[in-house]
Formats: sequence, C-alpha cells, structure tokens
Amino acid sequence: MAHLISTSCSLKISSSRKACFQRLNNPSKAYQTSFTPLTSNQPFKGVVLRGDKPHRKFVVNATTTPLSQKTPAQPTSFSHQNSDESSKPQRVMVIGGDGYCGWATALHLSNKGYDVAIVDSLVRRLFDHQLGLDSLTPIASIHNRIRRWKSLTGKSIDLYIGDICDFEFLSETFKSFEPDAVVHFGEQRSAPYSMIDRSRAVFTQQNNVIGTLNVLFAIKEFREDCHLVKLGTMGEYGTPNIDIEEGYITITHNGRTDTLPYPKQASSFYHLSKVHDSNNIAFTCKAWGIRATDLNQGVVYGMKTDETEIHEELFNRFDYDGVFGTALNRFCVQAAVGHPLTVYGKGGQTRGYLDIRDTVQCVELAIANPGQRGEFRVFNQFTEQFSVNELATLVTKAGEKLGLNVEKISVPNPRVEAEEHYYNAKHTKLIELGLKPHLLSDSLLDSLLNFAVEFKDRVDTKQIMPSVSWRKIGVKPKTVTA
Ligand code: NAD
Ligand code: USQ
Repeated sequence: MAHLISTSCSLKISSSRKACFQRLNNPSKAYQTSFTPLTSNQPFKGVVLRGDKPHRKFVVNATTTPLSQKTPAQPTSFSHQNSDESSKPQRVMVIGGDGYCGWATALHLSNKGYDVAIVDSLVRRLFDHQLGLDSLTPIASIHNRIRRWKSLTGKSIDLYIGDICDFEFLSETFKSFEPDAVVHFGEQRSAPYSMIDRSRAVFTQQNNVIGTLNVLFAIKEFREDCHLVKLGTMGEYGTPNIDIEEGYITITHNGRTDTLPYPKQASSFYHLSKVHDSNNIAFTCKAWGIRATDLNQGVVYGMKTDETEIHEELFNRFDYDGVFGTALNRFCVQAAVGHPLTVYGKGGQTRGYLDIRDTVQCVELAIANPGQRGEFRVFNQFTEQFSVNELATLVTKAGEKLGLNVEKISVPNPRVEAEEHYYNAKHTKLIELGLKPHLLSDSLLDSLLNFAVEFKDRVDTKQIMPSVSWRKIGVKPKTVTA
C-alpha cells in the first residue's frame, strides 16, 4: 500500500529545440513522452510539461479560440516578487489540480488570465483503481485535459507530475515555475478513506501533513513572498454548541481577554490531518513570516463550471460512492437510479455546503486579495448550511418534479458524530471580498438531477452503500469496495 502510494511518475519530454517549436495544438507531434514509474527511493522524479523558459518551455503558436465572448478578467491584485514583473500575469501553482476542486480551479484561473501550473501525483486516480471505484462522469487523462484546454482556448497550463511529499520534486517545481501563489488542494480528502484501516489512516496523515510541511519549507526556501492558499475544512471545528467563528474567537477568562484560534474537534483521521496542517501553517506564519490563507471549506456539490462544461474532455470527476462521494452529490445520483437516499442515523447532521462554481470563485478572491507577510487568515468557505434530512427533502421534491420516485432510508450511521446538534457557522469574509454565491435553488437541483440521470448507466449501485465503519477500523489492511 505505502509503496504503491509513494510511487511517483516521471513524464520526460524531449529537450530538442525542434520539438520545442512545434505547435501544441498538434500535441501528438509536439513532444515525445516516456512515462516511467519511479519509486520514492530513486533520485529526482521531476516532470515537466511546460512553457516559456529556454529549454524548459514550449513556444506555442496555437491559434486561440476564445472560450466565450467575455474578455477574461485580469487578476485584480498581484503580489509579485519584483516590481519589474508587475505587468506579467500572476503565476499560480495548483497542487492537486487533477482533482475535483483543483481541476475546476486550474481552468478558472487560466481563463481569468493567470499563468497556471498543475502539480499532482495522480494518486486519486490510483485510489479509484485500488478500490474498484469510478467517477460518474468519464474523465480524460490529465494530459488530454490540458491539451484540450490549450486547443480550445490557446491557454497553456504547465504540468508537474509527482508527489509533494518528495521534497526534491517539490523544490524543482518551485525553482522551475516560480509561483506567486500556491493553491494547495493536494491531499487525501475522504474521511471514510482515512477510516478504512490503519495503513490508510497513517497514509492520510503522512500524505497531508508532510505534503503541507514541504510546501511551507519550499515557500520559505525558494519563494518567501509567495501566498499559500490552503484548502482546510469546516470539519476542523466539529459541531460545538456555540457559534463557529472564522478561525479565531475572543475569550475572556478569569478577567483576561485574548483572541485565540477557534477550538478544533475533528471527527476522522482525515479531518484531524487538516487540524494538524492549520497548526503548522499558523506556526510558520509567525516564525518565518509566511503569508497564508486557510480556506475552511464546507461540502462541495455540483460538477459544471463555465470552463469544465465546454468540452467532454474537460469534464470534472463526480464521485457518488460510499468512500469518496459526498452527501448532496450522492443523493442526486441515488435519486437518478432509484436507490433510496442514504441518510446516516437521525439525519440532523448539519454542515456548510457550496456549489463548485463558488469554490473556484473563492479561491480566486483569496489569491487576488492576499494578506500580509506573517498573516494567517482563515475564511469559512461555504454559502448555506443544511442538515442531511433537509438535503434529502430537497432532492425528493426536485426528483418528484422530474418524475423520479425518490425515497429515503435511515442507514445505521457508520460514523461517530453528533446526529442532532446546534450549528451556526459564520461565513462573511469571502462575501466581503466579493463572493456572489450560487445558492441551491430549485433550478440548480433540477440540473444536477438531470445531469445524474444523463450518466446513470455508468452507476455501479454496489458502490452506493457505506462500508467503512469508524468503530470497526482495525490494524489489518482491508480490501474494500465502497
Ligand atoms: P480530490 O481527491 O478530487 O483531489 C485531490 C488531488 O490531490 C488529487 O488529484 C490527488 O491525486 C492529489 N494529491 C493528493 N495527494 C497528493 C500529493 N502528496 N502530491 C501531489 N498530489 C496529491 O479532492 P477534492 O475534492 O478536489 O478536494 C481538494 C481539497 O479540498 C482537499 O484538500 C480537500 O480536503 C478540500 N475540500 C474538499 C471538499 C469537497 O467536498 N470535495 C470540501 C472541503 C474541503
Ligand atoms: N452523510 C449521510 N449520507 C451519505 C453521505 C453522508 O448522511 O450518504 C452525512 C455524513 O454522515 C456527514 C455529512 O453527511 O454527517 C457530510 O458527509 P460527506 O461525506 O458529505 O462529507 P465529509 O465526510 O464531511 O467530507 C467532505 C469532503 C471533505 C471535506 C468535508 C467538508 O469529502 O474533503 O473536508 O466534506 S466538512 O464536512 O465541512 O468538513
């Protein structure tokens, strides 16, 4: 398991000038590739598919087909390393850019005029292979995705394939791409995955905590002014019986007052890895003057963004299984295939939710409005809160309008979590920066359900019920299906 997961891939490109000057819109001829799996014991696993430096970047002459009639907005504020760079677009490294949130964000930022590089180990695709899972939507390889984006828009996205836990690889990507901002999505993000067995729990915390530590060290060493935009989670706070603030709470205790990090009560080894990340980031902001924004994101739903919907090779992944699928996305697929909606326990579990179109908007807002050096900002990134029962009711009503017969069942809760609780989380900071939320209206639910119906033949109904138990996690490696 560990061996498989720490494997990196090297995508080597021909360095010949002849290859460099070929057009990228004929990608099969633009460069020769060899794809060599390397183990983590081997030296540098770098990988590069990129753009404009001599011998390292392609000079691209592809014709530009505008994505839309709209002129892409330019970034509104830059944090450049040198003032003489002020006219250049900001360079944003998207770690985890082949994943659900990362792919949509990379395209959005590219469309907005940022220079984008994706860094990804592709480990998420490996999890699918290992667990026998698949996205509802067919997803193209990252190479084909990027080539398609280039051919449709004329915009290049650089690609570095490797594991950010490998510091040598990460260092090379930093030295090569020189990011002004790093958006870090590159973690194992499923709570059930982290609760399958000991090895997945350990992998989740190693991958997430060490990966983030390496990013912090890389910023300190190679790009100290770079802004880290890190994806955290609302689940770090748990479900306290008081209002949840954005990152910090002012407390008066025994007559003295201080503003302190909001208490964290995470409820899976995954969610705990995010707490550990936040502590490490906060410390390095203080100790080294790192500039960071922790986006405590709620549960994301939806598939389409302006960019991913323009071509099927740009489609995003959409998980509906019991390990990686999240509540609302799962309910839409369940309704589409006539599976009862799987409400865990009493269904009073309340969380913050947001449309994936708002994820990409929030990340752009965070990048465009960086904090100061040494500042650790925390934004709660969601737009509405719902209980699981409320979501089930909304999907049932929307399904009935489309002629679907939707039922719900109460599944014994595989998790250890409060099923009836107070929940009131603040989320004003991104709105103050200009977020215009896409709320979960009837029309959006209709389109989500229609979309699920469109792909329903790809659904493997055996993957729907949960099979990972928080209480039964053991030390033996578990061969699971969802
Ligand atoms: P995802 O699994 O679809 O994408 C994560 C990507 O990171 C994958 O492509 C994976 O291959 C890559 N990755 C993982 N470890 C890596 C490593 N060590 N080196 C390089 N690449 C690595 O997840 P997602 O749903 O897009 O979530 C992205 C981030 O947003 C995660 O940090 C997650 O915790 C956070 N988040 C997601 C949601 C949600 O509902 N999806 C909600 C809140 C927060
Ligand atoms: N739930 C059900 N039925 C289902 C699926 C989930 O009742 O079929 C319940 C869960 O028990 C939980 C709630 O819905 O109470 C949310 O579960 P989820 O699977 O939708 O989301 P979660 O495990 O919390 O994780 C997801 C992402 C994670 C992110 C987190 C944001 O996978 O990366 O960090 O959402 S938050 O929930 O705010 O922590």
